[in-house]
Amino acid sequence: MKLFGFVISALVVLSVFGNNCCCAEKVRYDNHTVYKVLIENENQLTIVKHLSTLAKGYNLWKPFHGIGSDAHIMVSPKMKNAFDSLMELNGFEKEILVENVQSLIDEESSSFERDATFGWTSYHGLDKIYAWIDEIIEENSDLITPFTIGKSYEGRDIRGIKISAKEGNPGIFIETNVHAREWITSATVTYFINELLNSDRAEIKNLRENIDWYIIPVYNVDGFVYSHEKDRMWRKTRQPVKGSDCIGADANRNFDSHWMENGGALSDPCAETFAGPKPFSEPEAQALADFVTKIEDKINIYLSFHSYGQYLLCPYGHSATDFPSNYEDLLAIGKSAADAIKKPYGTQFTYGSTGSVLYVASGTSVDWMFNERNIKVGWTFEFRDKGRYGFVLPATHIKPNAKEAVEGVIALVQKSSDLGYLKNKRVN
Ligand code: 0X9
Ligand code: ZN
Repeated sequence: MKLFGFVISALVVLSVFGNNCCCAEKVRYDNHTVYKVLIENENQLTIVKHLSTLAKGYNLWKPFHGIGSDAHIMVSPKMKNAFDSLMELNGFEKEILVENVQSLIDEESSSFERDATFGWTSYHGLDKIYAWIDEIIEENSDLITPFTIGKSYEGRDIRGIKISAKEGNPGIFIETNVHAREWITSATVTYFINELLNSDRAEIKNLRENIDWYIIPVYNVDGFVYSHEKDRMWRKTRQPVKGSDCIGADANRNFDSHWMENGGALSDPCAETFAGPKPFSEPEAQALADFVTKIEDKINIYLSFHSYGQYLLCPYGHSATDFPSNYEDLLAIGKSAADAIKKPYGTQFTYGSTGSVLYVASGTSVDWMFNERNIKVGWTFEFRDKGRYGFVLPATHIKPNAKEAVEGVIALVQKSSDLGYLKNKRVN
């Protein structure tokens, strides 16, 4: 125990000299290594909990949900020796997922200019995505109505498009890139939008003609811009936190549904899953909640796109043991989607409630929509991969990932319709 205490203090002291720079230049991740660490007993659980709340020098890529689960932790080179000793002394089984995060980021940046027009062979920043949105609005003025849900903390418009071919359709809302570093999500949703607008496939034509789509391609706009310009690993919003040097909250912990319950979020402003000082403290979360409230009776399904891990997650997030009353239906929908996703390339997705399949996450958007806005089909997609590249998924995965997503959404909508979830919710 003494030794454990010593190692933890050493980690804290060392972390003060951690890697993150503050200034104009981009944060670099040279020789930052991502480890997969198995948690097999109470002692190991305590240690990983400590590590995950020590902000500097460690960054949790994939949190854990207790004994028997694993965590993916990015460790800075300065912390590596201490980390290795801690792992060894406490009998952890660990493996390296990414040897050098910076080399993945460099490869990704070198592919940036490959995509002169807006295609799906490289990732794009916010300006280019918004310019593309403007183009499709102009070319499809009969189908698309643009909307803005409000402004981000830094004053950017949070834009969306409604795609509607006729009056009276049921509605599906898609919110993408709430977590800034999950670039595959906006790349995938733009591909999906393009398919919706242009595909001649019967299944996709059916989606175009018989569903109203409300899509926000980049929800956490400030964080997304920051992840392009300053820190590729940024997750949260960009609003300063009173009394802390750490910035931003996890917008997907900031909704007023079981906020901060059951350890599904953290009160430490430096943590990646900081819930914010109070529910809806983040203007982005408040704006989305207000917008959906206005059109609640038009929305039958709510989808949130994330990465990574290859999961399909439905409510509840706030509990691992409590399940919604329509859980059987949700599982049937999840199975259809996972089966369909597997078809093109054999990629396996695990489906089930967030709390039971992944970890407890409270105050999420999907749960708020489900609990507070009567949207009874809600799914989080956690796209590719399982940790080989994690958030820095090479751009060559964009099209295959997006094709899988298209199949998944087609099947999800079909099954939801079969089970009666696409009926008109409007009373008048
Ligand atoms: O922790 C999260 O917010 C999501 N995972 S991620 O690695 N992309 O950060 C999962 C949230 C899923 N749960 C619900 N929306 N209920
Ligand atoms: Zn996410």
